[in-house]
Amino acid sequence: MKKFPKNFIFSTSTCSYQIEGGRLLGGRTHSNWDKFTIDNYYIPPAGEAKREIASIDVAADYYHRYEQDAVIMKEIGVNGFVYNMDWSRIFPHNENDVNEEGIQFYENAFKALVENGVKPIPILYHWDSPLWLEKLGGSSSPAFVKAFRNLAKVLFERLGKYTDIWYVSDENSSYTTSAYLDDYNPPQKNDEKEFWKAIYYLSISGAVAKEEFDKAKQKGFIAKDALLGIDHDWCPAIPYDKNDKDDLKACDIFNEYNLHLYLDPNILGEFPNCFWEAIKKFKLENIINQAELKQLKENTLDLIGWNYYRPAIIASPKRLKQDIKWHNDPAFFITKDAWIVFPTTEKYTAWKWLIKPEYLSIGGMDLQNRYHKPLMILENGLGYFDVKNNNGIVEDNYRIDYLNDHLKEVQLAIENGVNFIGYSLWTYCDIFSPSGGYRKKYGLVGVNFEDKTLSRYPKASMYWYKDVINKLDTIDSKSIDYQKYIKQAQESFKTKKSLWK
Ligand code: BGP
Repeated sequence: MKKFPKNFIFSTSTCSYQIEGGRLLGGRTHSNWDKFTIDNYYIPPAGEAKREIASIDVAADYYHRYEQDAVIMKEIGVNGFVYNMDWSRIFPHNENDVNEEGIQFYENAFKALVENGVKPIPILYHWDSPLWLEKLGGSSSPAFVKAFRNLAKVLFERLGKYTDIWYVSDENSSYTTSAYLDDYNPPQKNDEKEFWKAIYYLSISGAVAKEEFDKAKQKGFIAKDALLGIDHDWCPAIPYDKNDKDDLKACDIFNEYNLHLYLDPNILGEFPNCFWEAIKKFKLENIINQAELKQLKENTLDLIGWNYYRPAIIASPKRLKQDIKWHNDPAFFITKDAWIVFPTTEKYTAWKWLIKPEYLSIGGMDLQNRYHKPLMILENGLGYFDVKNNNGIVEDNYRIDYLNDHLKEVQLAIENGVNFIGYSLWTYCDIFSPSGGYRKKYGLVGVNFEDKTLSRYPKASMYWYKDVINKLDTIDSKSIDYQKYIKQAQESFKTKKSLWK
């Protein structure tokens, strides 16, 4: 396969509430995830793939270690770092008064990245609203749009000089389904009306951010050719039986809700039918503002970030009545006209996530054919119970296989004409996971949470990524030299003490 282009972005991704810590420092006030992790604190028995809800007060302490982490990123050789800034640190009390100490922290963090050859790739919103905004109605209210405009304006003007790639939000889909349609994540609304309102105001917020982005360009705060995108976690639909017309129909229904609903508004400038059907069903016509729909149409975004972890095998409801043994219980996404099923014949992670790398290249082509926009993988990674070897590093060959197989699909997609500009894996170092706390590890770099030192240590996968970046090429799956990467990690851990404190 052809090598990656020289200007390809090799990056890692993370998010402030999961890595930053310093939650009570620097003039910051509490947010939804602070309240949620305090109110719902729960540590399951060790070793169980269960949901751990632990404190994020310190997390991986990026707040104090951002310079060390930037140097480790240079050691890996990445040229990008996807990061979401914390709203409550920038606007701790209301939508107008900026916390200078907060914005200065991000200036310092971005400076350290750039000094180490890493381009910061900011995401404006990643599931975490300040409590003062939640009291005003949060993401399912017009107050969100108004406050989001100020957040975007300040961040573009203060941090615009460090980068030319931005995203307005991360996974409005997982966020709204887990936090508004359900009570799994904060603000735990569990209310279908609030769910559809959140989709409306989050989409309008994306258009408002684009207006501020263009203004910031005119004022010279951001480069003229800079891009503003939206990050979405579409799961390409695979029919349970590709010859069955009901399963095929269910795939179309699934894609309407899991793809069109979350990308059409900010990329094509209009909501799909399923949105208007819901507005009618829940009598929400009163929230629709024609001027805002015009704003949406006139302020579409430039780029699609795609969080690819897995496709979805889709079946029509009739399958639920059939005597079929599944790996996990079937699940639905918003509508019960299409069901996500888990055949026992497929491969799954320890956390029951389907593993099918080949649908990354197939889905990439579908995204390009529908939206005709540049694409970037913004998350892809394997959550696992990592254990250190006797030399203090992790031999995560399983993660090397997973990442190498998925990155190979990006390479194949580019070969087939898909405009992928970059790949950002989840995640740089071990952090708090919304579904697994600190026991579900994704990082290339380990963090000593257990002894509370939070010191960093390498994993073999970190040196695999370094090798791929140097070669601008993935490794032939049949000849991956795991021992080489393990030795490099151990050698680095032994000799580069300043890196691994
Ligand atoms: C995505 C989120 C990330 C991250 C990731 C892994 O949905 O954008 O924030 O958490 O999933 O999920 P988890 O840690 O729950 O396995």
